[in-house]
Amino acid sequence: MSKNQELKRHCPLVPLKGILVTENIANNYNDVSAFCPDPSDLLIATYPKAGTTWVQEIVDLLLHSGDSETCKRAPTPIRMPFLENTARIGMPSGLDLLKAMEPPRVIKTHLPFHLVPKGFWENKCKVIYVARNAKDNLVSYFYFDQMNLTHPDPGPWEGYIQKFMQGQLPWGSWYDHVKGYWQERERRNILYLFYEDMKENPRREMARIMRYLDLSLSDDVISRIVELTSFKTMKDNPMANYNFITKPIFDQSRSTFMRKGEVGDWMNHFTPEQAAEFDEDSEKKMKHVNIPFRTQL
Ligand code: PPS
Repeated sequence: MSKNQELKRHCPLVPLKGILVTENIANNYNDVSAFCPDPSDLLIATYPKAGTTWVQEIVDLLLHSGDSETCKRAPTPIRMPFLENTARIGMPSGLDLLKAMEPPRVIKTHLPFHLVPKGFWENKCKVIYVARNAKDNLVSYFYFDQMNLTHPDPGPWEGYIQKFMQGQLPWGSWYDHVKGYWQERERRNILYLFYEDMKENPRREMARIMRYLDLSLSDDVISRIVELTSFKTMKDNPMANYNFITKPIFDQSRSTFMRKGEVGDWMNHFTPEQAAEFDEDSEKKMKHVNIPFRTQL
């Protein structure tokens, strides 16, 4: 990478109502919070790297009865805009994309529960939340931050674990994020999914999403969607693998967006001491909730 590109990576995080985000996300937040969805819009909310793209693809296919050609009409963030994302080279902002689309729309966000525009709750929009166990989520984020040149450089692994535990990564604390939606899931009718459950039994989780969306598809169609949304198929799908985002935004020579797609990859990264310290800290932060995370299958 040239020196110029290294310099462009200077993208400090700034506070936004209790979390840290990049400057452009913070500057855009007033407009985002004023966004008024249609009651028919669907929100897919996640902490970054929890399986957002996977669930987006599943939802798009469910909504189009497994029609893979229709679901190749455009890359993921054009089909299902990223609410708080600002305009980048060759890529309009999430809000601009949404303005040009007719409801019902499928919208992605990484905002924690307390920062989701109130209109989603006032209009009783459906919301799917996907959570992934902290250690795998952290590993995935570590690689993503190596290749996402719009995020601060992740630095060495050991220090990155500390940043994750202290909520110093873009979109703030993983712990607060997963707890925020968990605590509201019943009151707000949020479908709360786990990445690990989807890996274990994608068909079962797809059926849950289908019922939540009031759809009824045949077993054959569901089987086709299971195949179309396997890690391997999505990795090879140019409309789902983010290959269209290149430098100076993503440098996929450092790590690919569709990296490994596994449960338990954390075991290849954490030393036993790091895992013990992480688990002890995690237990304290999660002690008042009982979210059934699994770190291996
Ligand atoms: S982002 O940038 O926050 O929207 O990223 P997100 O899509 O949430 O997470 C990316 C991780 O999800 C993995 N992924 C999948 N896993 C299993 N099956 C399928 N189909 C799939 N699609 C994406 C992707 O590989 C990232 O995880 P890691 O562990 O880094 O491979």
